[in-house]
Amino acid sequence: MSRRGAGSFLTLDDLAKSRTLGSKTPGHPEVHHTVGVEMSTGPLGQGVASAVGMAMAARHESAVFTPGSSLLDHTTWVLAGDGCLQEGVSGEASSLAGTLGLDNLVLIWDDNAITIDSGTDETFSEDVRARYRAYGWRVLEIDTPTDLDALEATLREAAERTARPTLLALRTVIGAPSAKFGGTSAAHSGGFGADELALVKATLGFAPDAPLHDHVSRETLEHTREALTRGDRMHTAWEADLAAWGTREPEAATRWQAFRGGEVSTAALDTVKLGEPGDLIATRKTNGAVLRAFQTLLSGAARPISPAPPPWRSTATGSPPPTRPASSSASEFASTPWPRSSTASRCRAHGARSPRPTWCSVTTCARASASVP
Ligand SMILES: Cc1ncc(C[n+]2csc(CCOP(=O)(O)OP(=O)(O)O)c2C)c(N)n1
Ligand SMILES: [Mg+2]
Repeated sequence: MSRRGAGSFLTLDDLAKSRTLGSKTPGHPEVHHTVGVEMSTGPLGQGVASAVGMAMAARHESAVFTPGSSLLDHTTWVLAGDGCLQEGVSGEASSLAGTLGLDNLVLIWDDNAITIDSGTDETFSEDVRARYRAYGWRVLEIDTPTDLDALEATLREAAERTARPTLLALRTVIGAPSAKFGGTSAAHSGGFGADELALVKATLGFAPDAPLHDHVSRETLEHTREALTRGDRMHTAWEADLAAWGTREPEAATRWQAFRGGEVSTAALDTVKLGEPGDLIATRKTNGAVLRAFQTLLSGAARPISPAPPPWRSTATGSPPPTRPASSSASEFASTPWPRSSTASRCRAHGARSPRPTWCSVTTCARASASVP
């Protein structure tokens, strides 16, 4: 786990090499290439889908290893453009996030009404806010991103847990304050050219030929370095909490370490029964048996998270058809944070009523319970 975020390992010189071959700041960040980058990006929309997966994983991890505690709890923040929200994959994942009530997920949408080829009026005129509300998300707005106090206040509001994921629509102007490129698709990539760059620098109060280093004031530098120090302090405090948890709950902590380290026992796979040649079995069902084994294997749970599926047998042999597992116990449910039914309106683990099928971890359950009038 990297101690600091991606940006803190990069220098101004790395920034100056942005979008050049071999640099640490390629146009599409690559995992294992730049320290702190945890996934490769490039295909529009995949980042949103990956972020939903990260938020689900965080919720799962928290529910399985530290139920009722905020030790492993954290918020996943996503920066997405119009192009990301145009893609079907982001819509599908966002729909799931709404269904699961992932309130540990904040998607900041760079609502600049421009894509690489044109204004969004030509290609993307839908009401994104209404769509996300329909998914079950909360929608927040920032109309003036240059108002830093308002920006901070809204970001803090976005981080509040409300039983829903949050879409934060941030109205921006691409390429500002360039008179030539600002607000146009030409600002998407390719650079402004030396003449326009000099004009932009002058507009921002710098000498037209000022090198990049001169653009960062001492005050900005100190403020940024203080953020690093603050982050280190917070991380050290968290590590102390983690160590205290390890002393209190050594079994769970050891299991968590193995889970984080990718150490998994493949024993569950040996129990998968796929039937015999000639059996009449739908691949949907055999695939289901394999996936269930993987679910146990990858969940980090202390024991199988659902009763072993009955051996799949051909109904032609007279054996009964496969049945659903019996309803789960509370602890099993906490280890299996997937809604069991699309119509569920009650947390089966704790009986809390919920306005929609709830992401069933112990932590959200408490929130769902609190939200019931
Ligand atoms: C799936 C996919 N299709 C097409 C592209 C090519 N592409 C790169 S950026 C972009 C438009 C991005 O627009 P937006 O997200 O609004 O970014 P902005 O121009 O506002 O910075 C396109 C179509 C891509 N990266 N991925
Ligand atoms: Mg855009």
